[in-house]
This record gives sequence, C-alpha cells and structure tokens, in this order.
Amino acid sequence: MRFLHTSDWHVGRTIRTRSRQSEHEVVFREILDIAKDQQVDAVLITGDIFEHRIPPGGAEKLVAETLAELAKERIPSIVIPGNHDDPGRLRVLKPLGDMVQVHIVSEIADMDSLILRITSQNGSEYALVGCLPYVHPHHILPAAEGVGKSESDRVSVYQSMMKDFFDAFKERMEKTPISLVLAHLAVDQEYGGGEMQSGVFEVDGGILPASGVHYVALGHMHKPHAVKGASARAYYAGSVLQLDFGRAEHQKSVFIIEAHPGKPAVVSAIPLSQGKKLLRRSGTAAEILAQADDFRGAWVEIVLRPEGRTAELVDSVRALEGVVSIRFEEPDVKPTLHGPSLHDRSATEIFGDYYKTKRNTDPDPQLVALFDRLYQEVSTATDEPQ
Ligand SMILES: [Mn+2]
Repeated sequence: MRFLHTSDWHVGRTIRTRSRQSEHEVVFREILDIAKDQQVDAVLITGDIFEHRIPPGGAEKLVAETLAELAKERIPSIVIPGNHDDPGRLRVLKPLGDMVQVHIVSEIADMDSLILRITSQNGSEYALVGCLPYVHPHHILPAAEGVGKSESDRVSVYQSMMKDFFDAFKERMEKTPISLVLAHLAVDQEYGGGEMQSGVFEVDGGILPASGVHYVALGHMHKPHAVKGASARAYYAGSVLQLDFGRAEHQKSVFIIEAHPGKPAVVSAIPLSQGKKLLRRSGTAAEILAQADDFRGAWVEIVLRPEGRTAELVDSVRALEGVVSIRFEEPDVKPTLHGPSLHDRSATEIFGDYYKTKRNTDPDPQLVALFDRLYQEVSTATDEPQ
C-alpha cells in the first residue's frame, strides 16, 4: 500500500501580520496533485493543522475544502491534532468526516478508537493505523504523579505513558501485514528544526516502536527528516511552508511510503515547490537595493548596516516587494574601559554620549535642555497621588 505523509500545516499563520493563506492554497493544490499522481491509499496528517486554537474562518474553510478534495478523489485521510490545535474543534467535524473517510482522531478514549483500518484502493489489502493525538502533558499526567515532582520527573512520567501507547499499538498490530503509527511529539535529538519554545515535553526516540510497524509518521518538528537512531522507520514530514527566518534553508517536502507485508517500508521524499521562500539578507541600504530582483516572490528580513544609511534609503528598502522586516545594525561602539563609569557622570552627559554614538553628532542644545527638564521632572516626581 502507498501512503502520503504531510504535517504541520499551520493554516492561519501570518508573517509580520501578512496573510499566508494564498501560499497554503497553492501548496495544498500541489499536495493534492501528488496524492493523485502517486495513487496513494491514504493521506496521513500528523497535527498542527492550524496555527491557532481558534483559527480565523478562512483557515477552517481552506482545511475543510482540502480534506473534501481528498474525499472527492476517494482518498481517505487521517488527521490527528498537534499542540497548536484545539482537539474539541476538530472533534466537531468527526461525524461528517467519518461519512467520507476523513478520519479525525482527536482524543484518547480507549485503544480501539485509536486504531483505524484502512483498505487499499483496489480492495485487496488493508493496513492498521495507530493514531496518538497530541495531548497536553497537563491533561494526561495524573495529578497525583505531579505532586512534589520536578519537571524532569514529570517528563519521564509522560515519556513512559507515551511508551505504553506505542507498546500497546505494537502488541495489537504486529501480526497485521501492514501497520503504521501516527503521533505528534518532540523526539529529543541533536537538531530540532522546530518549536523549541512550545513547552512540548521531549521524549527519547528509543520509546518509538523498534519493530513490528512499517512506518512511524511524526509531526511537530518543521524540518522534514528521518529520526536518527530510531530502529523503525520514523519520519517528521515537516511543515509545508517555510515558517521561520532562522530555518529558511529547509527544503519542504511530503513523504511517500510504500509498505508491503514482510518487507521494510520504502520511503521517498517529494519536494514541494509552492510557497514563498524566507530570506534573510544583511548589508548596507545600497547593497540591499541592488538585490531587489531576488526578493520577488519571497518574504525577506533585512539586517541593515549603518554605513550610508539615510531616512530616504531606509524608506526605499522598506518599500521593496517582499520585505517584511528591517532590523538595524548599530555602529561598533568601542567600550570605554578607561573612561569614567556611569556613576561619575551626570544623566545629561550620558545622554549626550548616547546621542553621539547613535547620530555621530552632538545633540542640539535645545534638545539637551528638554532632556534636562524631563529628567528633573521624573527624578523628583513622587508617587503620592496628586
Ligand atoms: Mn508545528
């Protein structure tokens, strides 16, 4: 059987307040075309469907339309929530989804409800798919386990619970000719490529099923990659759009899994070409303006060097197509190791020095007088109500 694995859609994501909806539209079109061309038996979507727990209306519409397109092609899809999603919101769609093979596994009720049976398009084979929806550690850790425990103790309790799920999947599925597992979690490894700030507990890759399943489909990390050291084939599909400037180099892709009884799965990446690139460029205003052609069809973060910087040139850089952010690099200020310390100088002197490092000139006497007056006001003010 053949499967397509995609993840971390993050529909509703913006970049510096600008919508990315049109990029999601074209990348979903691309993924739908791949699913059809590859004649897959099911599409696996491993969480972070939406950017926000309460997505904007347009985001929900696009996701519903995309899943409906798969249903029209009679390609089943399997959806689990990620840490960004509201499982309750996904659950609302479940009764409708069940009618058209859009399988939404949003919560953990019992083991049976977490294992789906998917029949191949030609009806000759079937696979069991174990789905572990993301559950916030605070919702799953028994209260008694948390009392008096440190964060690392709590992580290890969480990890052993996750391991119990994987072991239970393996036990129920290993005699099945074709079996897969879906999960949204952070597997600890040297490079994350994802969401280190998300408060998601990291688990050891060793808890993933070592054998007995063909493929472990993972969501959470935004870089598409195989989990190192995992003995079963375990992959993060990564995000479908470039989401973070620092990680702009990732080639986005989906994975195609070819699974046959008694053989290891064959996994291949199909690159995604849609969606804008994220570029970060550093230089003087003149250097940046000369690169304007490269920025078309991209989102660009500029780090502007101070040489030759004028208000007009900054405005021209800001007006370039694709530029969404400008950060200003400051001139090198030599630390004055032998100069007087801050305590030995008046506030007015410190202000004068600061102004000079910023503007390369002494402040206007009127400005100094204004600073003096304001400084006097705040430094002699009291907190007494007037
Ligand atoms: Mn994500």
